[in-house]
Amino acid sequence: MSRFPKGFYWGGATAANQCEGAWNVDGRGPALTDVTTGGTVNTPRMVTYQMPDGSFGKYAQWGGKKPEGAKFACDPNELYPNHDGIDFYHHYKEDIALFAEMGFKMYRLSVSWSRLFPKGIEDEPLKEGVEFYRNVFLELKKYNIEPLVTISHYDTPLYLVEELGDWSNRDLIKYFDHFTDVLFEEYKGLVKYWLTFNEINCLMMFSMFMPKDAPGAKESARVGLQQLHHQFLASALTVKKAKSFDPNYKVGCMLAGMASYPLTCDPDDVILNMTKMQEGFWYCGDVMVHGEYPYYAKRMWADFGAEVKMEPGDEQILKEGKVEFFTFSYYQTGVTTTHKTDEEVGGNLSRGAKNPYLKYSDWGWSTDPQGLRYFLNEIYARYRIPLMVVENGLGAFDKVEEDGSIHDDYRIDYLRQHVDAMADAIADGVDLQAYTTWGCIDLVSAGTGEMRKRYGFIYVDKHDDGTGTMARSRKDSFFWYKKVIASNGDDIA
Ligand code: BGP
Repeated sequence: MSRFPKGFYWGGATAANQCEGAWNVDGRGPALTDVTTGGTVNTPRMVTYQMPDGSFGKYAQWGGKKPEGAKFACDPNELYPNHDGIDFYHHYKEDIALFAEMGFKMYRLSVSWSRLFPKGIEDEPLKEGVEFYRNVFLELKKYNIEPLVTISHYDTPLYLVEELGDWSNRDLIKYFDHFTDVLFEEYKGLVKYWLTFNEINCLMMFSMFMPKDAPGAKESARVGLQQLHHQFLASALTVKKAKSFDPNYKVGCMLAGMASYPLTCDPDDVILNMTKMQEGFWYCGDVMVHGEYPYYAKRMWADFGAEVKMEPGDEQILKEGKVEFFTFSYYQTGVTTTHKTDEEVGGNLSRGAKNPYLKYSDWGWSTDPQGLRYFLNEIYARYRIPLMVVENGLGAFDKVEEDGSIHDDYRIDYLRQHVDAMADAIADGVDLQAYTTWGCIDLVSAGTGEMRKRYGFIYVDKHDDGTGTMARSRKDSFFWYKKVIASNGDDIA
């Protein structure tokens, strides 16, 4: 008896803005990622702008803001890693052939909104954009690889962000609705699985990392909660209409799987951890799966001093747009405490206390495979709909040997433990249907903008200084994953 069900979707995942490149090709409009520089584990990515007098300035990606009168712009003296990505736009055939060689059953990718609608507000989509994704889907079909399409993955058209106020503006629902109409119409029969927003709970992520009394924390929560309300509506409307386009369409949600543990058994730690998990994770899942705001929402809003503006009919939309399956990313777990600790985790996207039982990566992310089994159980107990792990992996430095080989046993080791954890969760009774590892081909890191933080089975010769031939090559993990897939998860040696 295999540990994984027949038809389990093994595969990999990427996002348009991190791999496509071709940022201004064929009419594509910019996204915020196109005015964001590279960073490192200790130095933030910077967002650049131009002042009316022509001078350039920049602010840190998280927490910063551009000055009055400034416009987002590319500074000729800066490097923008997302501009070229790994040029998937021109390499997709080669890349998909490599995915097929590994035996992928599923490939999670995102569509770039501004490749279809450069500003996000146009009536008609760009033909080139529509055709590009059609060709990608056709290529996948050729190899029997099921696409899992993220509709919005961190790349709202810059125009919507800068001129219309981003998701704080309720009008974005209307533009998103039009965008998804076009997707649903164009890709009938080519796509079955859709996800509305990548890591939608990231809008509440600060609350996982920041104490409520940190400067700006409550204000950022208030903005995030309102933006979330608009995204929940946009997502629910997408779910609601999907089957009228194609009865085979299934729409799911996607959350950042930031599970956290209380550091001690002090009840204060346990309660703090409970509220953090509600604010940072369950809140979004509860709305999208149950179709209504959870029982603790009012307390949460009051804690942040937030007033979420709603219109008559909104509750009904949420009710009618419950997702059919639940997906999440899983890299690590965090730790919460009310006590002073000496050991803090410093890495990007992983602040908080250190877990003494876990090892940490070069980017400060913990490795916690058992946490995945635990979390899969927690999520399934709450929602009882099919689950997919749609991001997981180890961002690490890779060394290319003289003969071109790459011995990434650390990556194999990380993934192997997580495959085991999923098998255990399935044995527990969890309905898990897919596993798409993150960055199955090396790509630009979302958090740091680095290339050297690599996740792939496929190495891409592209470097942080912008150099590289973009040549693709197979790492040891490539052959390992191929074996895992061929044996449906039984042979992980
Ligand atoms: C998730 C994002 C991805 C991805 C991944 C790894 O949060 O959905 O876009 O990049 O994290 O993070 P990073 O690239 O910062 O290593």
